[in-house]
Amino acid sequence: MGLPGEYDLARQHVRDIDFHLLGGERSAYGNSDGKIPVFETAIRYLGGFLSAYDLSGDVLMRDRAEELAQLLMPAFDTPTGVPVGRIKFDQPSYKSASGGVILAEAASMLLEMTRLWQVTGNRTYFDRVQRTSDWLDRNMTNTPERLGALLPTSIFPERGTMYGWYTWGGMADSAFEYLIKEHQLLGGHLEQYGRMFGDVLDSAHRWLLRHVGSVPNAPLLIMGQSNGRLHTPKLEHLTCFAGGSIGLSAKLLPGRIHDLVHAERVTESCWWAYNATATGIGPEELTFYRERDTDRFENVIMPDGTSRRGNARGSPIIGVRSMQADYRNRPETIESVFYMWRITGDQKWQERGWQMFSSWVTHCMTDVGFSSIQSVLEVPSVQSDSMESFVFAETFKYYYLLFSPPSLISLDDYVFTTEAHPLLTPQKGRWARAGHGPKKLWDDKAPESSHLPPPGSGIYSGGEGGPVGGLTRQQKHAILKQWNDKNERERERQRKKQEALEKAKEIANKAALGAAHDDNVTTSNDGGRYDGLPSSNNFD
Ligand code: DMJ
Repeated sequence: MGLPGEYDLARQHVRDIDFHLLGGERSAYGNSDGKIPVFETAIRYLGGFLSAYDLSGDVLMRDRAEELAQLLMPAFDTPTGVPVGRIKFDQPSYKSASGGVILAEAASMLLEMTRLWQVTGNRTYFDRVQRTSDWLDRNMTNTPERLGALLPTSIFPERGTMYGWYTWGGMADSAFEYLIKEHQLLGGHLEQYGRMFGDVLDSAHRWLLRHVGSVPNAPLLIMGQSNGRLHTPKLEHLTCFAGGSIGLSAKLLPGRIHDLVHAERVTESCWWAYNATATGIGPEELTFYRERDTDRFENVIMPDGTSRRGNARGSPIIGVRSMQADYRNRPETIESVFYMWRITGDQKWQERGWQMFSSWVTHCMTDVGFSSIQSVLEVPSVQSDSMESFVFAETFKYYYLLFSPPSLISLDDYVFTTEAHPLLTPQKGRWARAGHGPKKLWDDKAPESSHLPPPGSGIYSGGEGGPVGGLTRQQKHAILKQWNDKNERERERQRKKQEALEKAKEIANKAALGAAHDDNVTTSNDGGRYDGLPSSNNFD
């Protein structure tokens, strides 16, 4: 976008991040147990650093990526090699977080760790994720209780067992997305990833992809979900990345070009969900009536007492059984629209994207960012004062690239991580050299000082290394201490509140028992008051 000043500003921040402080008492998720979500940290931070390195050649980004990866590695030390979902940076052992892990969390560090190997030469990073992939590959068995190569949503890394439902949506999504993208990042050198993706896609065709015939004049094709026995025609916004990944595989894998038509239809169905609401924005999820559902039509009782089939049900759209109507600025639909445009070159995808963008700006834009909205069915929209980091990483990026020349971050040169961070793919049979993409985006030969805001500009220039100011390590620790003290006071307040509640319950129980006893034995004459029972029930 030609914003080198902004890059330099962000660079100061990257230089100054203290990962151990991020792993302190307060995580981004508001937990106070000090555990880091391994997958979120990898796709957002690690992927972000590596992509910045690939685009710029700025070694600071590579070094910070490697430092962070070292902290995440203990998560993989389980007996199966499948990582745990959360770890403590200050207790480097997967045992600090045993238990289940979500499939998407376990399987979606593949691209980040592979690219880290390619740019550092340290094969350990790749070996860790490859071990996970091998375990998953062995578990893609067509046993009677499984749906072909589809994997259920949860894993116990220590026991090596899996359970849950089958979906391409939340909890599974990027595990499947990464198979085809790893194929691309490895330049097809391992047959394994193309084969795994092909098998998963074939199984999805059989068990998850369904035509929806209950919406008049809208022949939809959706990636639903199954509990192993029953298919639910649910369209999650989170599954809408599927069109892009299927389209990519149609282009990359031999003999799969026929999938492109499915990719287009799946994407079109997600776009339909935008086009069908009052705001022009797609909801978080919607579930359709099946054509064969007996309650799909109203039941009209006739004057003679007989009944006949009435109008088709659906609210607010005929054929839709239920809807979770909020919108969280998610990127998946525009992501697939972007892939369809780049793959087919058909301008209708840009037109649809523009329509989506206009609706997004109209209903979600605020003076300070883009807010989630409570219902895509309500105009004017009710905003929720919340904006996730993927809005910058993904949603804006896909919209921007949809209207940029296709040579900008070409899909021939880059593969996008699940957080839309572009990584360079192999060129001429060799791993790509960071900073050597087709376009020069940053001057890595310029002296370090040229990347700092000019002294006296008043712009934050970063931590102790910066010439203007910023926070020193001591100051950061002081802030963390304040946070921890505040958390401690809050915990103490909660503990006291709980104690009071329990005490009150105990007293009330005793009183009830006493009353029962009095009813049976003698008559109480104290007006219903018992010793020790507070006169008010406000224990807050
Ligand atoms: C993103 O953080 C990633 O794409 C993730 O894989 C799932 N979806 C969210 C945004 O909706």
